Amino acid sequence: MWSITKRDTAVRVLLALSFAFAARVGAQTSPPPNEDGYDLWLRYRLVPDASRLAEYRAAITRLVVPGDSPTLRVISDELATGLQGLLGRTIPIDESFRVDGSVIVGTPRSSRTIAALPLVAELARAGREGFVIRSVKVAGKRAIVVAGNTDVGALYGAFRLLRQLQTNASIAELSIMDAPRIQLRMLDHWDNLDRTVERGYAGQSLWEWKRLPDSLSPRYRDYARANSSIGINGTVLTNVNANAKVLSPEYIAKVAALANVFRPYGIRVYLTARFSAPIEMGGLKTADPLDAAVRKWWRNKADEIYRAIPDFGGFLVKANSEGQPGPQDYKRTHADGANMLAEAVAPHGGIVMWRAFVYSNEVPLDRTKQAYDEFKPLDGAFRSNVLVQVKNGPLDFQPREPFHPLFGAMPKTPLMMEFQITKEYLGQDTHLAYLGPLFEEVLRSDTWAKGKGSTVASVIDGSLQHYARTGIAGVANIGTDRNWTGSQFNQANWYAYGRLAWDPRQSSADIADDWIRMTFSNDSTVVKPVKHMMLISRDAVVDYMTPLGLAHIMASNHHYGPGPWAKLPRADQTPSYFHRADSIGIGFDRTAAGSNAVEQYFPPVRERFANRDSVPDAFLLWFHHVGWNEPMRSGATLWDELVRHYYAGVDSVRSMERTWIGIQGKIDDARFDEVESFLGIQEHEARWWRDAALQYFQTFSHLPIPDRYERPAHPLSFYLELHCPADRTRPRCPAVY
Ligand code: BDP
Repeated sequence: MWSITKRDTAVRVLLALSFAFAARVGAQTSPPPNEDGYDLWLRYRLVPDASRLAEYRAAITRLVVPGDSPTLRVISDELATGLQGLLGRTIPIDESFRVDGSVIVGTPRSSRTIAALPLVAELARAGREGFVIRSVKVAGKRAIVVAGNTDVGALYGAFRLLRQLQTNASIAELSIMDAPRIQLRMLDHWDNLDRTVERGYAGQSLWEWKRLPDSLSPRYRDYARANSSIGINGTVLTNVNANAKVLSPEYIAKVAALANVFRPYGIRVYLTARFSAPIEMGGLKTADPLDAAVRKWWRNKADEIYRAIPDFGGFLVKANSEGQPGPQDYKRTHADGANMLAEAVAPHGGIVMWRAFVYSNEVPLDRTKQAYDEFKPLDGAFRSNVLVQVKNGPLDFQPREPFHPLFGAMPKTPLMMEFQITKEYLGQDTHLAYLGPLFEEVLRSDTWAKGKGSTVASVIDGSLQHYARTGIAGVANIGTDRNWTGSQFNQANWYAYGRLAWDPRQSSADIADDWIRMTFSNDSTVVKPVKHMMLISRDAVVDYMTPLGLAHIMASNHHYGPGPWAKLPRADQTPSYFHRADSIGIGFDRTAAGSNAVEQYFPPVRERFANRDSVPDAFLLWFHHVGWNEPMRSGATLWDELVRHYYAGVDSVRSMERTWIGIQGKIDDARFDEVESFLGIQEHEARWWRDAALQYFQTFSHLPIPDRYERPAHPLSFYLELHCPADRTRPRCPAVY
């Protein structure tokens, strides 16, 4: 139990009572039945709006899914379950069109009706994974057709039709054509073979390695359904800090069993490849990528994997980064390493995703410059089945970073985006931070690689530099917790990632709207306030953790609470290396007078960041060392502005708490209570961040926190002495309460 101060308790109880009273008075009925979150956004509860329900019931009376294939079976199961739940009645599966209201699903090959409809042109545009949904007349009867060129395309269409009903949208005159803009839409698990999850905050790994391949958890199927419903088509099962054991025959059989479950849902499996596997597993003396025996070992290994898993996707590799082995151990380049693996999987149609997350503390350079310096010269040196996977920013998944300067800078090498869904640096399981706006901010950033409008999205979807292959990856936030993601709202980040991977030009606000409707309620008095909460949440976290372009000032090891004072053996992992606070000011000078990291951006982005007058406030201290008393755009000094942001972050959390209390009774109590208690944790920990960080920076600035602000709960010494539990997966710090 946490010890909450008396004052806090009193304030919170009063707040809760007043809002609960208001909510209860307003509520007509008792709250809906409790839910635990397992069903994610695929809850398929009865449509509550009577006129919509009548519309849906009239429009959908039969399900017609001709043909037989594992995916077509998945389609009819999903539609039968979904429609039964949403419409509150069984929809018979039929093959004829005697009555109005058939939903006809399939491809021109599986369905003669679909083949006969004039859909050719639209289907041509839909490509391999896209679909068309149309209200049509067949044999004089009204029908809805859901057509793809492949079974998987039709499956995506089926989920899209269900979403229409789940979000209370009309299905009267349906005319939807949609297709993914990115080919590889990956979910990367950082799961270890002992079922721990690196940076996982939602329990253990889903993969029950000891029971595989003989026993298959029903969760595998639900995992596949959820992913397929948002268009994810690839899963990397294992941690980038890889274990060679997963490449053993015993484990290949286990991986094959998972691949069999996922295949009907259009999801391929991929593995992380430990670069030194030929030594550790093959008994070779070297893992040198130019050594003939090493190359042969990988070719044989690939052949062996493909015998068990014919549609195996390929390898993801972290090499020469944070202690992982790699080609540089043999004085070879990243391209040498990637190409060796690419050559091994190429005959089978496989690919290699080679990570650009590299930095070394032996290089005295600004850490954020290293990936660019190392990879840009290799542009054009990679085989055609290699994609280079680049984190969204040049540091490491911080609450806010400018976009990675590699985007746009490697026109001859397909670059993939890597986002982190698991919120290692944004409050992990408990803090509510909707990442849609973070993803969107990066995707919409203009690199200027080919002039105005060269957005990051247009780089990774291949439209700017004509990449033949395109991809995006999200580091998963999923585990064995009943609600999958450790908190109800973390589900939204999995969801938003999938939707943006499908179409990186979508708006994160629209995606939040859909998610709330599918997850909680279509009631506008729920949708509107919850959406508002979600949309301010990421900025709230930035404000109370790392405002104005600060970064990497978290506690070491668990990365949860504040630790701007932390001392670490490696300079490039030490907070003071990043914040550079001193008696004059704070911030990392990355202009020409400093590390000159700005030069890695194309003009005019370079000039915009380099110039104090044009750099956005959000990135000020990322690019500049600014005097404590220097005036900001607002007219206030930097110190006052810093204080303002830290306090605003806490205020935003409080406003999120009030908003949430306002919807009490409109959603089920179980999920309501969980979110409410987590917001309580977030409010405490936002203050922990604010009070600890500001008082620490005060030791440099010697400036006061103006009187109008509430006083810090404890002196700095208290925070410096805090020892949070060592458990990396649940690093609560009870003492701060
Ligand atoms: C950092 C994580 C570390 C990962 C590393 C990576 O702290 O656990 O192994 O990224 O992406 O954010 O390789």
